[in-house]
Amino acid sequence: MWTGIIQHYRDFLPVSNKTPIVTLQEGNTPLLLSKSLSQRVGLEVYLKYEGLNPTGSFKDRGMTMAISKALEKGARCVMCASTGNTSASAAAYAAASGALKCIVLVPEGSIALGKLAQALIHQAKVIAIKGNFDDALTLVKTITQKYPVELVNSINPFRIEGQKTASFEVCDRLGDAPEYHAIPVGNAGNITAYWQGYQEYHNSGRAKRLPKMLGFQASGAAPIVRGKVVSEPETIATAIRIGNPASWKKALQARDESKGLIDEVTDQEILEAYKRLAGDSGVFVEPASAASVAGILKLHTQGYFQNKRGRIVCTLTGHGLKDPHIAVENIEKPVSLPPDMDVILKAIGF
Ligand code: AN7
Repeated sequence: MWTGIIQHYRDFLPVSNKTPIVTLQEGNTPLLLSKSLSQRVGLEVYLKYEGLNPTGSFKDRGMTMAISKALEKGARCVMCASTGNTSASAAAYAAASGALKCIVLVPEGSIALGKLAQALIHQAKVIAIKGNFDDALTLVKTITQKYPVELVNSINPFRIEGQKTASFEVCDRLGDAPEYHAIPVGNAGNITAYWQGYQEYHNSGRAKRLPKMLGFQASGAAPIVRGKVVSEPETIATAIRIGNPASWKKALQARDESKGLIDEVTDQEILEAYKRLAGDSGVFVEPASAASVAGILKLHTQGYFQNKRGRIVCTLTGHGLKDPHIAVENIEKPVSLPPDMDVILKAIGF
């Protein structure tokens, strides 16, 4: 039986018998071979569907660790800044702990409704600030230094420890690491975590290979690609609307040590990949998640994979139902007709 990432990978995690484990049985997510993407790119393309975690995103892997360690330490309250998914996950795991309060700061007007609903229904104290994610994170860092509140953003090292288990699952399923790993980049915690996970598995002898890490930012929020802070980040992919990533240096390290790259994809490329994933692969993700697929399609067009062999894993970070607005706005609206058999048959084309 699957009982969550801490139980399954505890030999690789900083936990002891004294750590009270707070889990919603996160992890063990599908790794899907996409026929249509494999055909298009010419290598085997796998989708690591992290939207199937308990709160609908990869954040749950990090949050089971961060919340368990906060509880072990005797904390009473946790806090984060968030573009949405971190707050949903923190709120749910704090609720599951039965002991921790949760406070979240979100940028007003630019988090997906599903994520806001999650944070609220799990009883977090939600404060919307008239600013962006970077402003929120700056506030949270200062507050958590001064007051008895545990920070659960990805600068909390336990978050990275939990999130690295996604790499372990990929290696366990494929029998080795893939040649390439594509991933969306926002605050850059996840690319850091995956690279750490792949290295640890490699060092322990459980994987022979190390993948090239391919990170993708949205063009309007691409500080790492540009090499400078973006003060007013803008993208349809609100989850990665971040102008000053906390793990910037570690993302560069992952890129350079793996001989990979960090590139940008436009909102249009993101939306095309988003629709393609749902339409051709049966996988509904939120826009930010489609950045990994948009990225490999861009690299394919540029000839990056030409004469290359092997496997590409794309992390799909969050579920499409988080942000149904974007889907409804980007597809043809359904026709509205009277309940008349002839009219309906004609509309179907029978
Ligand atoms: C769906 O929730 O930063 O590069 O505050 O929700 O590790 O930040 C979310 C990030 C990609 C980027 N895809 O991951 C937050 C937050 C989705 C996300 C990212 C996020 P990082």
